[in-house]
Amino acid sequence: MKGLPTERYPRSSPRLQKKKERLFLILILCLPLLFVSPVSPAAQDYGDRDIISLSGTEDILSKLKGLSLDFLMEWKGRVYIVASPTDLVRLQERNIPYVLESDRFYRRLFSETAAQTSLNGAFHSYAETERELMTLAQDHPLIARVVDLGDSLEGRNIYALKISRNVHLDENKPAMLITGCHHAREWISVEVALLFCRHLLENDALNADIKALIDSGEVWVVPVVNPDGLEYSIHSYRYWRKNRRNNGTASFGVDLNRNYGHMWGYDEVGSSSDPDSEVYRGTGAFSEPESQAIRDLFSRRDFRALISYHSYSQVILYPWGYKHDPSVDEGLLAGLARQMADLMRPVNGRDYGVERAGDGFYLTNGDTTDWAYGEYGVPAYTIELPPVDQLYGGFFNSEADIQSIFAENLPAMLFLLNWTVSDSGSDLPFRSDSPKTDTKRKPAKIKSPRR
Ligand code: 0X9
Ligand code: ZN
Repeated sequence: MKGLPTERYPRSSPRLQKKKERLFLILILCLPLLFVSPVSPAAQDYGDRDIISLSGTEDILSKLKGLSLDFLMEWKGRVYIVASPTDLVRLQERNIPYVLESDRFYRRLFSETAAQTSLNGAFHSYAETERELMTLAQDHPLIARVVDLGDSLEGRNIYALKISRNVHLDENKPAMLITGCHHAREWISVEVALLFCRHLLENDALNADIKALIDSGEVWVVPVVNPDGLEYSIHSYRYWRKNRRNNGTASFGVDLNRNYGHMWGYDEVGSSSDPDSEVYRGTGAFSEPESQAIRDLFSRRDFRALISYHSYSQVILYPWGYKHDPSVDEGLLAGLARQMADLMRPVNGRDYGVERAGDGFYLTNGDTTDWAYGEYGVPAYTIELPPVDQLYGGFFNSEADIQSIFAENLPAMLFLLNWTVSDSGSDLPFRSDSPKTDTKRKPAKIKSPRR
């Protein structure tokens, strides 16, 4: 399969199929609205059509000759086409990259879900994230410290905020990691991570439970794992997903959530060896500085839990992702996830699904959570933030929803942090059942710091 630029799910996934069916339904409803202008071919049946865009370069345009496509418009160097399923197959056969735009059109028609007033509105850019982290550390110098984990490909800093009592001492307390923005277009993941920092810091003096967590544990938050991608998504192309690696084949980007070193490249279903694919895994495990930064941080501290924030789907996912089978820690991983979902539901009434990633969702290999669980034996969760699907805005969260999405995630993060610093977090055995790691199985985690 050749990965399409906006694909979130492998084509074989039943979930993708369902989403595509829904999208078609939306299109059926929306297309008449798109073609109400006097110049539009109003009488045509667009029920099975997608709107796609192609780069308007000579090279691409010359490849389109003889395809008799239905051109919709040209805008900002891209050519927009109303494509039939047959057109899509022909484009794929000719290796012509295209972007599925239908949901963007949908969003414009029902734009009350996305209220951004500027390019990134209330969502943080790289520079705004940097400023926010510096401000938080300045305002709470004894319990917050900005740590530069290394440079992105384009030379931006990959920042972590460490939150802990005596933050400048290397006490190596039990730690939890929160990451955001592995995927550039998933802006809401940055906000949840940043608001968590603010919440902990501002409540240290007000709330005895939070104070106790800051006393006994370390929280590490990396709000933007993929700063180059985030900036590209803000300034060039909102749908950008990967980092900005120049793959040398006129294609850019490695999917950072396929670049981690546990079962990396296990098969062509859960990731792709094709640099054009949206799930391109890179040339080797940890080939990218952004995933290296997380790997190196993890190796230096006593991490006992991880939440990697993504969007969208409103679901909590746990390993394994690279295969359908459960891990030997299925009970623990699922149990903690269910408790998190139970704590989240009452906040706004939103139900987060709980699924084993490779079973209910779809297969991935080289993702962050398989790696953290597979190599370190710690509970590791991907939380796909709202909305539940494209009907409610997909990657385009409303600014007005930022606070409520954070608020419902807060109890889950606090719960896992409590678990991290508690006895249960300290004696989690390393029980990965993966063939690769069986040979280097580590002893059960102990209460004293490991490093
Ligand atoms: O595909 C991903 O990397 C994540 N979804 S997203 O839409 N945010 O790109 C999900 C990763 C979770 N792992 C598995 N589904 N196996
Ligand atoms: Zn993602």
